[in-house]
Amino acid sequence: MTTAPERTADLYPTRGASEVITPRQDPTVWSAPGTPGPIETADLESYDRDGFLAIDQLITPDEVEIYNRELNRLVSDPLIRADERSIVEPKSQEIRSVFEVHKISEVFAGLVRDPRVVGRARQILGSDVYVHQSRINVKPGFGASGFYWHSDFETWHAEDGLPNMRTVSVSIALTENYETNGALMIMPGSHRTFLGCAGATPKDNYKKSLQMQDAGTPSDEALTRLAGDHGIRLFTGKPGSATWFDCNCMHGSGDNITPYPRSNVFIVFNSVENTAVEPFAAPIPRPEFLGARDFTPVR
Ligand code: 6CS
Ligand code: FE
Repeated sequence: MTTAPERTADLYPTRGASEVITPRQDPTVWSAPGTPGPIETADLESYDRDGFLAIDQLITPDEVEIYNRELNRLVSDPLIRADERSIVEPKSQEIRSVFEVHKISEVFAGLVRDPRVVGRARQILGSDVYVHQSRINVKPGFGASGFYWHSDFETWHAEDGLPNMRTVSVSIALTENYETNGALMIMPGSHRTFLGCAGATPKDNYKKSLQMQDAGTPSDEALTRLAGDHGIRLFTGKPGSATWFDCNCMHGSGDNITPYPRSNVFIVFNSVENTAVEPFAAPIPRPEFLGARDFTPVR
């Protein structure tokens, strides 16, 4: 494991004694206007404004079939279930997520390198990119639990040591995302406000936070204010649809009590100009399968 370089100034204080609001100090779209890439200018502008961009079909139904088959192969492999990179549902003990899928599976590694995927990440982040984290979220039916409101960047800054907001996630639907089966919700425009949460990071926090986040959870008052200012958008879509969203969007998703799994593959691209340093608000960095320390650009 490479040792993280010294920490830089902390632009986004969090996990202190009380909640603290800091306006965003980073661009959302880092490439210069007119930079060539797969995203149209108008779409890039709406990403800049809202903090997200929904795409009806990023990959084809035939391709979805390939990735779904791979997802099912992984979640039914006892070796994968026994791997620390697999997180199970607290109640059913079914697999909830498998992290570092781009390293475990050559099929998902191919998706990361796909120009429709990495090309969009480079265009948004204005540089070469590497994978900070990847996961498949299975979110099986009949009671899979959701993910409470949070900013990913708050965790990736506090616990993984990402200095600036130069990170983008893409969630690609591998099953239909209905209004009813725990689809992603984002507060449009919330990426422009950093909500520093109250409460220090417990040791080995990730062992709990990946099932039910505690440290880094906003207060009811802050969420009420943000929802009042920005509203809440629900992302439904067919298999193959995708949502690109900025690392600091306030987002979450509900439980899934329907019979229909809401499975997606989730890839986090970070700029090679924003590599992880020491955590800004945690005793030690999280394991590399959650926060990469290999900054090799995706080629
Ligand atoms: O802690 C993390 O890195 C993960 N947790 C959530 C709820 N979203 C982002 C990320 O996958
Ligand atoms: Fe998240």
